[in-house]
Amino acid sequence: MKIAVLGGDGFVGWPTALHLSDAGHEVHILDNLSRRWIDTELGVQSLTPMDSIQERTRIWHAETGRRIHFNLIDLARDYELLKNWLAEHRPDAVVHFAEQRAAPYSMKSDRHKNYTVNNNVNATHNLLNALVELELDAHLVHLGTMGVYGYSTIGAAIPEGYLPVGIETMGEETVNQEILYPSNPGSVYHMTKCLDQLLFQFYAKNDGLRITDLHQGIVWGTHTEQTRRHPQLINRFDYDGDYGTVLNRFLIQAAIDYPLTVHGTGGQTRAFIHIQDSVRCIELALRNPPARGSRVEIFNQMTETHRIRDLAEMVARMTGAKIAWLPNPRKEAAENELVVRNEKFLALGLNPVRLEDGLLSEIVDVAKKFAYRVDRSRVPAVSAWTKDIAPLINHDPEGKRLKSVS
Ligand code: USQ
Repeated sequence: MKIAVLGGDGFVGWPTALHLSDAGHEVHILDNLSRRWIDTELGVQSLTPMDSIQERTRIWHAETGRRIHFNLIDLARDYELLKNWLAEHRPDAVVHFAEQRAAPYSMKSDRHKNYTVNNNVNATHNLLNALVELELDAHLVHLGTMGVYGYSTIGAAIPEGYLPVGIETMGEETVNQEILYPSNPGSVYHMTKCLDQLLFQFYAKNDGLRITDLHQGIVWGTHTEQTRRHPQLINRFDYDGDYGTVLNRFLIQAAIDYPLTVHGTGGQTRAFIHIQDSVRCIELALRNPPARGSRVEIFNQMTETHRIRDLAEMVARMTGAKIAWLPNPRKEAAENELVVRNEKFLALGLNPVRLEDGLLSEIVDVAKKFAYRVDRSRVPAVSAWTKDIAPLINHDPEGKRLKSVS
């Protein structure tokens, strides 16, 4: 297949581009390199040293003989460029990662909220609009999030996208139908993914676009089979309070002897997936497109659920790290249960990578190797969800004024 990977320079985009290229597909990355600009804005860098995208693709070619093409295009702002590129190349499939993906970044200020909404919603809409205009029947695979559902405590498992409901009619009969699971976003970033869902519903219904939306959990890990092949193919690895995700952060914190930053009681339960499974799922989704005219296909792209404090305790046991119980910068339920259905990927043959010591210590080893690149002052999460939470957050990077350290 000829596949366009939009956002192919990012944390999941890059290993996906490599994975698909390795599987024999013709891969074209479209990216505006915004993640690199945001690093500059925030004054942080990936824990792992990352080469330019051109250098990365050159190394991939030298290693494998396969070419990954790179195009500098801003989907949200350069509609004509995007449309011309699609018209010229007419890919069989488009994988869409090209969105600002960090919840804390999206909540930093009014400017960051505007940026996230403008960037994400325009990027998605420009893409859909161009596919229709060009009558291009490419299968669109979008990286959505588990966060569109909220993190339910209602006691029932979260279905894969659609909720069966019985509605009592005026004639007192019950009509059964499936509706999109009610959205319950917890940040401006997550809200943009809910808006994406509505755009997909409309364009699938109105124009028959073939769309798969992957509701992905929190990705952990750093290497995939392909990024391991050469030091310069290494994936980016975020540790800072905005872009670092929770389990990877705990492992890096353990590696640099920093207390593990648990928000609140750590009673939040979340869905997780290893990065290797993430790229496998994307390939499975690409191989199983919905038929033209059918509704948006939705998969829950997650393999396990865990409570944050259990993860912190596990990492502490494994490494001897201390745990810091911090005031929560986010507005979220202090404790929640989370049960998620994910049979669809399992039925397609996914054999999940489980959270087990081997892989966890490999990540600690990567973090130790590059520990000299960590700016400890960028470790705490300082982006507050509301103005009244802001004064409660302790900015001290070394834990001296932390609420308690056990
Ligand atoms: N948390 C801590 N300590 C930390 C960092 C986070 O306790 O140092 C807590 C947060 O308060 C939250 C949970 O861990 O309760 C998850 O936070 P996260 O930063 O790992 O994940 P999140 O903000 O939800 O976003 C990440 C990705 C996003 C993706 C989402 C999937 O950045 O792109 O969509 O995970 S999901 O969470 O399933 O919605």
